[in-house]
Amino acid sequence: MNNHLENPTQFFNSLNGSLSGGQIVHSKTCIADMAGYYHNESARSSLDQAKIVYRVAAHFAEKPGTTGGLFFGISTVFPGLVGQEYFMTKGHFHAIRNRSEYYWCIQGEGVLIFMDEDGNCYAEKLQQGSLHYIPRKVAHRLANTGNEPLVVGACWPSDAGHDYTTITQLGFSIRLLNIDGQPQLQKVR
Ligand code: PAN
Ligand code: ZN
Repeated sequence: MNNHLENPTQFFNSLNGSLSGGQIVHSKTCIADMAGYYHNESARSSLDQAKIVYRVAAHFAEKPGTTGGLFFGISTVFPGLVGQEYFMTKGHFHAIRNRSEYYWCIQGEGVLIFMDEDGNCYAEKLQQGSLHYIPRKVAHRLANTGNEPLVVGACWPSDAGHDYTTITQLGFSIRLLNIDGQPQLQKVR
């Protein structure tokens, strides 16, 4: 037996959601990467293409695709609008549909939009401390409805993968718009 106590190598700041240490992978998605995701494409193309819509920091302790492992990530969606539509993530189904996920809100205000495989959508408000279960076979997207960054934690199976193609082809059947300063869901089909 090795009776030496190892020091932690990764840290999660539960107040602001920041992840640090080894094995943390950072990615960012800019306005330019969001072509085809917003309702108003001409509004999207007229914005600063380098502007960051969201960032993800993730701890991948397993090789992606490994069955039985978990991934842990923190998504930060910045405040903003594309036309009337709030800054949001692309949204995805898991490539292996039979994989679920937890989200929890660390900071900010927003909405989590869900869509099942038949195109039925529903949405839950995100507020500091709220916990959200994303069932298997359900696509999920975050939108920031506030004036500060929306910070959301996530934990998902390491073999889940991401299917963005179905979303680029079909889109979500509801959109979250800012109507007279208030978030409102609008059915698009
Ligand atoms: C999250 C998302 C993250 C970014 O970690 O991947 O919020 O959103 P998109 O992947 O839709 O761009 C997750 O749901 N992982 O499975
Ligand atoms: Zn997911």
